[in-house]
This record gives sequence, structure tokens and C-alpha cells, in this order.
Amino acid sequence: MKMKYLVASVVAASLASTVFAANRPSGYVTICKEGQTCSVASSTNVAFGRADKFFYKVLVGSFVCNEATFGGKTSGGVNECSVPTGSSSSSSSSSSSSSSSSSSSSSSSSSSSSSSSSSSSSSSSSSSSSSSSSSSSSSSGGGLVNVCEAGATITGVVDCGGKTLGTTCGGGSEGQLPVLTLAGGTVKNLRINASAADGIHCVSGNCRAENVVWEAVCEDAATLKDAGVTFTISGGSATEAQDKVFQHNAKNSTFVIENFQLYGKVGKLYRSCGDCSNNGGPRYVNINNVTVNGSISSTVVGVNRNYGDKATIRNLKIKGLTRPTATTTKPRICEEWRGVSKGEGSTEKYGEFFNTAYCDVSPSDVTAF
Ligand code: ADA
Ligand code: CA
Repeated sequence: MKMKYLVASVVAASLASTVFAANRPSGYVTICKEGQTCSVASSTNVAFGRADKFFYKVLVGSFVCNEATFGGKTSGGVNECSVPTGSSSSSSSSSSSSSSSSSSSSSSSSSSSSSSSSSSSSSSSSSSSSSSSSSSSSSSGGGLVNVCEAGATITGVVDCGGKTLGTTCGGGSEGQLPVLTLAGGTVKNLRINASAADGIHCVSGNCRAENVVWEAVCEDAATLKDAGVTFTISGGSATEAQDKVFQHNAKNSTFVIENFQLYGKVGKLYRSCGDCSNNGGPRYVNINNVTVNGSISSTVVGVNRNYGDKATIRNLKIKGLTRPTATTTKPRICEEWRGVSKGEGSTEKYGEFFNTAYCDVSPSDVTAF
């Protein structure tokens, strides 16, 4: 996140908490409250939190609405579990089902289809980009699963056929929703406009984004958030990223970036997280046949030496690349860092390296044009 966005987001956050703070994201409906057990019929991106701060997890079946399930909570009050309006989820917990908030627990199955209706939300987020779906499967209840719509969760293969999606862009502020969530799914032939929020999240299983064009990256273009999986970006392009394009947060996982083009001013193509909460690795990134047509202000790739990360880079083409010495380049190709867990000091940059355990790239893997 860049500093210039910090002030704006602090202002926005304080406005939000005084005026608009909600216990569910826009377009979501509460299905149960903290401590209760509720369930979703199919893979659903469930939000847990309050006061406009949420933790997300793709869940299916019954789960306890608490910090242990989501890996965090928002202090200051009772957190709520909510799902995209129209999801075929339902609060199996609350016998008194009905509206968004209230409730009480006790299990039982109850209403199959949406617990939606009643509560506010909808509009905004997904809105603008609605329309027909094109894709395969699709879900019961309102269609935010396996359809090419902003806010959807994709578990299968969805071909967007060149459609453009977007939601909002809050600059570099962290915690923005993704435009699309991949939960072991593939999205193809998609354009994401400048209202690109936090781009695409891969939250579970192996994910694939094929021929996805980010017209203007917002906070970042795509994030890998599940351990032990591979997120492949194949084909497509990204333009103008004030900071990072691809953000790698999960440990023991692999980002593949192949046959990809960068345009405009970009900070970094890829960074394994420098200061995530409970940070660690190893994280792997395999880059093959990527072309940088614009400019990179920092480095193509940054990895954490202390977490055993490894970047493998082949067939990289960079417009205007210079080589001040035999082993340095401008822009830098692969930087090694010392990562930290959030709140435990600062990251430290060791510098640019070739042919090391962490930076598997030799100068000849990189071509200037
Ligand atoms: C930054 C931030 C991390 C995480 C990441 C992201 O690296 O320091 O904590 O939020 O961005 O996921 O975008
Ligand atoms: Ca992000």
C-alpha cells in the first residue's frame, strides 16, 4: 500500500465507522452470529467480522461462526457471518431464521435456499457489471457461484468470453474485496477494469486465470491465499500497478506466471509477502515468457531468503533493460529479502541476485529489447 492512499483510507475508514459501519460487506447478508453454527449449501465466500472489517473464507457445509474458523476477528463487538446476497446458503443454526441479524442457535437444517432477502445490501459492489453469465454450471439461488459476475466465487471453469468486470477501487488500501474469488476454479477470457479492488483471490485448491487482462491494477491484481496449491496465471496482461501485480501470501504454495505481458508503470511483478501475519514459506514462483513493455520501478520479483522462497525465471524480456555491471540490472530482476511477521520489525532487502538458491535466474534468462 502506498502512503498517498493511507490518508485517504484513514479518512474513509473513520467516515465509515461513524456513518456507514456495517457488520457485513455490501452485497452480503448475515446468516448467523459469532459462536453459532451455520451452513452454506455450496462453496461460498463467507465474511466474518463487524464494523466494516472482515475475514473471508470459502466454506461449504456447516461451520462454526468464530475466530478459529476464519483465522481472525474484529474486536469491539459481536462478529457476524455473512454471504453474498442470493447465495444458496442458509443459517441452519438459527431456528428463528428470517432476517439478517437476529438469531439464536440450535441446529436443524431449515430453509434451503437463500436467507437473503430482508436485509439491506445488494446493489453497489457487484452491480454495474451484472448481466448474462455465459459460463458453465452456475448455482442455485442467485448465481454468484461459477458465473462471470463481480463478486462471484468460481469452483469450476468459467469462460467470460471477453466480458469486463469491476467493482470499486480504494487505491492501495488493504482489505478490499476481490472482484472474483477462485476456489479451485479457472476463469478465462476476462477483462478487469480500473475498478479492480483487490483483483482475483485464489482461496482454495489449484486456481487458474487464463487470458485475464487487468486494464489498470488497483491494490494488486491477484493474490494466492491457500497453502499447498498452485495458482497459474497464463496469458493476459496487467497495466499500471502502483505497487505489486501478483501478491503471494500463502505458504508452501506456487505461483506460475507464464506468457504474460506488463504495460505502463509497475512497482513489482511479484512479491512473496514481506510482512504478512504469521508470515513464512516456502513460497515458489515460476515465471516463463513474461514481457515487460512498460517500466518497473522496483524489481520484477522479490522473495524472502529466510523463508526458503524460490523464484525460477526463464524467458523474461524487458524493454529498455540496462546492465550497469555483469550481475546488476535496471530494473532489478530478482531481489532477496528478510521477511517478518506483521508487527515484528521491518523487512530487510539484501539486494539483487542471480543463480542462488532463492533466485534461480541467470543474466542470460533475461533479454533487453
Ligand atoms: C502487503 C501487506 C500484507 C498484505 C498484502 C496483500 O504486502 O503488508 O500484510 O496485506 O499487502 O495481501 O495485499
Ligand atoms: Ca492486496
